[in-house]
Amino acid sequence: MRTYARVFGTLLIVLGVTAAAGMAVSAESLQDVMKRRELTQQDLLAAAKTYVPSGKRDEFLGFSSGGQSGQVIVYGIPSMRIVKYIGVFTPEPWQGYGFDESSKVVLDGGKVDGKTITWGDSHHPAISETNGQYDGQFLFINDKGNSRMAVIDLRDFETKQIVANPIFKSEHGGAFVTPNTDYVIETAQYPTPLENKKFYPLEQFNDKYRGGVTYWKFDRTAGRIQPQNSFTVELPPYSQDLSDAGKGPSDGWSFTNSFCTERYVGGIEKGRPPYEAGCSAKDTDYLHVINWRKAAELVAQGKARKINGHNVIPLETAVKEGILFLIPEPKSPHGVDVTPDGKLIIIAGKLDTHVSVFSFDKIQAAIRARKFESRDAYGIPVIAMSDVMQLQVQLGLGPLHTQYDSKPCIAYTSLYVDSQVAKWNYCDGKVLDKISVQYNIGHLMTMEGDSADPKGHYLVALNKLAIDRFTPVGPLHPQNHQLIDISGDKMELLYDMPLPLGEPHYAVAIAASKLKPAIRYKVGTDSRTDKPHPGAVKAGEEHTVRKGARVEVFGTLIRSHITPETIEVEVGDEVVINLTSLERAEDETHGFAVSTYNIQASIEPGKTVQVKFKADKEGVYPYYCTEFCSALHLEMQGYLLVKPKGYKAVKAVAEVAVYTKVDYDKELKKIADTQAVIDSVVGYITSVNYKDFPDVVAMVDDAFDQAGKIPAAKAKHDEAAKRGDFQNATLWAEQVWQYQVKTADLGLRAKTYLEQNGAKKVSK
Ligand code: RUQ
Ligand code: CUA
Repeated sequence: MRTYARVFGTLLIVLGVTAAAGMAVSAESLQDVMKRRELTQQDLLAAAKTYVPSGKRDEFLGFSSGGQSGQVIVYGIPSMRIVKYIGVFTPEPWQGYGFDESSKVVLDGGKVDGKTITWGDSHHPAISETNGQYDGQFLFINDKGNSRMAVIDLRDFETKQIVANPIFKSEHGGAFVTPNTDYVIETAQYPTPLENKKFYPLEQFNDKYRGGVTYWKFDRTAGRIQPQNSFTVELPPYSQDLSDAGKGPSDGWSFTNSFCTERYVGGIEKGRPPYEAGCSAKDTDYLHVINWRKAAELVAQGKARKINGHNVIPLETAVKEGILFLIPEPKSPHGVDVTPDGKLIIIAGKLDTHVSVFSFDKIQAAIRARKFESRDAYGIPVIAMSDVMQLQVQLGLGPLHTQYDSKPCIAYTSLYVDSQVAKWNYCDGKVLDKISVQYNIGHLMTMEGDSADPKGHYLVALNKLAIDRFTPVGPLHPQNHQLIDISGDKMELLYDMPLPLGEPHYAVAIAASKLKPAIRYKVGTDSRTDKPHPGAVKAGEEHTVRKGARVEVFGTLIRSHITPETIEVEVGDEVVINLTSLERAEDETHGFAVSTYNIQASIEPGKTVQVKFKADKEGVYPYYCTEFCSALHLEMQGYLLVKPKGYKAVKAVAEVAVYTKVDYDKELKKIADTQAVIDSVVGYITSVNYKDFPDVVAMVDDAFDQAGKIPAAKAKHDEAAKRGDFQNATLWAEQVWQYQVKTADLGLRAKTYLEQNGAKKVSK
């Protein structure tokens, strides 16, 4: 009991609450919960460090690759709560990605040799940088399996572009950005002939197979990669691996590891020793050191040749012009990570227990002195490892990747075989701490930990195996991202997060304060091109155009109806539906789905989308909104009527009146009561400084939009009542009430927002 009391007291201090307040809120005491759930003091401390209370937000946002799903997973740190999946290389129905026409164009950019690829091995995300610091504008990610690169705009977290590498068949080292995001780097992995359509037998591996590094030119203003201004430096058929861009003093250079410099070709089925033996026979592989700035100049001088329409600097040119060097590095290296100050390069070899620290200054001195120990089989000068080695530190088994701390000289390296993270000092070579992780860590990430200005605080271990960590879900386990506190001298494990979407291979994390994503689009925007959508219309201008066998709808969406509510076509017609969301309120997204025709779009506030299909089967197909957007969301519906050719309408059956004057009078009473609510809400909003809150201004705009529709509907019910048509009078009065409800709903949301955000009284 005394132990519990002590632990309880400590926790209250940790949580910063008083005992009285703590006990007042819950019938079950903290001690009770600890006992019942068998929690230790350590557990409670970890919980307190990661728990983000309802309504509060995370300090950092992590972007993890979604592995084979081809997506990106976004989660908060330290809560480790997933906040978004971004569709990148594969369709993502919720976001309508791959269903509306503009997003199909983005996905089509990723066609390889005209083939549609429906998966992606999304691998290494990278955040755009300005002066080596994360700027929060763009995210890049590569697809290892099909050699593609994607651009995601962090203003709306949407994928804007996919480019397929015209000469590589697989790639691994990428995406890595140069310090001002002039280029996004991608390196080949398995060597292949660069001319896509040519066959060369494996016997010609040394002569005809090649690797390389592609530098994708990024146009920050347009937010797009410019393939025509991009280029590749051709490299020998060594399996190029991870890369990093220099920064600070090493800006203008990039570094790329390799394995299998043996250029071994396996063939176990022919009795040859397998790849794994032949590719790890030598004691060293090569670090490629490339002067990319000079390479870009060579391209500008016309010294590149075109392969598949893409600029390639041939090996001989790279050697002759002195932009390419090799340095031996210990056996089967993997990660290559430039230190935040840009002076050192840390290399971790999978089959070596050491990390090697190379000095950029020493590399430059050797190049200047033309001090090379040899040339490789392709004539590339080789700098001696001993000439550039600053330090070698024994860390443990299977070192892979290194990330940096905000504290000077502090690095963290993942140890795959040992299932550990090592904390060490790269200035004096001291190993400072080790922590076990569960299990078999690949990458690790610290906050902004590969930038020139790492932020410390947390480290996430991206473990390949979870084994026994989570409730079993069959033979295919989730992966385990473990959150580690690195703020003190000793690393402390805080949290295990299962990630069940592909192999979430690498992640990057940025201070959440650097991101300023939009809440709404300017009405009528095509989000994938960032331009006004040609299919957009304003409220009241909805219409349908028929041209031959093509029926094009220009419609709108607003709570709680889709305009139009019926779409009539003939079998065989091409149906094009443009939909604009007239919403401005935060988080008011509508969906649009049509049964049977594989249509599902997401239309966020202000967005316009176009969906297209051939109505090749006659029949009746409901369409509806797929987001639970309002109390009358289920009524946000309509019918696509696909009529047989030459169909003649049957004589309409007269509608039977069901409503009487009694119903109409009830409606009028309801309208008057609701108006009183609206008046009081409006009274409150206009009594405070609501104009200082842009989100409220948007809600008020939307509310006035809804209220603005009332007079026309009122005129209709007045007029019908005058005629004694209480059927239509009642229905139009009900519609007036619907507009009122939406006005009131928005008004109440605005009022709550203002109350919670400290609005101040203004004198009228
Ligand atoms: S590389 S697990 Cu595929 Cu990112 Cu090292
Ligand atoms: Cu709009 Cu449901």
